[in-house]
Amino acid sequence: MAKSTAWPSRPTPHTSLTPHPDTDTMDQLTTLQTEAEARIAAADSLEELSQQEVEFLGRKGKVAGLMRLIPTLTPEERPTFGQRVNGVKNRLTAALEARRGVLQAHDTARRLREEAVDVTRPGRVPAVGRRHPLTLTFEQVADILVGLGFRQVDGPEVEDYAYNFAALNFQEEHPALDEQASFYVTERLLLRTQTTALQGRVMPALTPPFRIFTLGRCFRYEAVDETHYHTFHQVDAFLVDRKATLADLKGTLAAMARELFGADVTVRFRPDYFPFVEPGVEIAVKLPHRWMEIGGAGMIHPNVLRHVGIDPTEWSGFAFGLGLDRMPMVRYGIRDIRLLFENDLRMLRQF
Ligand code: FA5
Repeated sequence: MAKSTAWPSRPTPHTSLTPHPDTDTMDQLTTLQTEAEARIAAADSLEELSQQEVEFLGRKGKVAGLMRLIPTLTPEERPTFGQRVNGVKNRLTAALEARRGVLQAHDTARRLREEAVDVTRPGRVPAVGRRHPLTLTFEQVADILVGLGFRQVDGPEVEDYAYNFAALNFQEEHPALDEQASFYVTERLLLRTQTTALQGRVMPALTPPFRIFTLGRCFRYEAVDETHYHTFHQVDAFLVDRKATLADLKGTLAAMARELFGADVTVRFRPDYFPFVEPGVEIAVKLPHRWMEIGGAGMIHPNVLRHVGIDPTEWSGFAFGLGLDRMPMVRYGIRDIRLLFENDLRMLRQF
């Protein structure tokens, strides 16, 4: 008779079973059942329950261990014992299932509690960015010019002296060059000082009549103050047609100014000198206490047209270049140009 020490035997004598297998073995079975039922009932997680399932009912589990005792019993004892073991096995299986049901219900209830969404709580407002006042200005200016029939073309920020100055009728040693003090990258290349540089780049490939504009960053090596920065933005537009006149230029600029600054804006044109226009004007808009210069303009100089292969006796054109940074300054009363470039959110959030 095998004596197993794995199970503490309890003094619960069996009386009802005939024929009667070895009391010790039957004791082990009873002990196993009692212990297993208690532990299953006490399991408080599905994980623990799975471990118990393996421990008691698994292929190498304790019930299977008792089954292996069958060969040690007498042939008469075997059927009774076998039935008892099967009975225990069925009871434990049922107990496991019942406990699993309870724990699953707990689990579901807990998840429902934890993952509950209170739809009555106020929502979180996502932080939405805003467009920079300069971006807004670029878009508006581009919209106006497209509406007036101009086509947008981009040019490089690192520009050739030939386009930034020479093609625009600047004479070497002329004081006009000093006015656009430049950042040179090499002997020939510089950071463009004016978007007007695009004229010489694109006009040779164009057949008049045409209307072009460009918009972008410019750079000048000059003292920074409230209205001047080393980096700023310009829009340049130019038109070449059979009979373009200064009146067309003024009409175009006045229309733009009304769109940008309101119908009652006062625009001032005063004679000015730029080597690439003749005559040339300076454009200013009236602010409450002063005038603010926003750009220059004029009729394209015959030398510029000739340089790109356009006959100035047959064609004429106008051109204007406006500083874009000063526009939001005028519109929103921003007193210092540097505020536009500091990216201080307290400033930018106001737009
Ligand atoms: C020019 O740059 C000419 N290319 C404009 C032009 C185009 C004239 C076509 C005729 C025909 P000016 O140097 O004045 O001109 O500059 C034009 C505008 O750019 C100025 O009125 C100003 O609004 C802006 N600007 C110039 N320098 C700066 C700077 N350092 N900081 C901010 N804005 C500037």
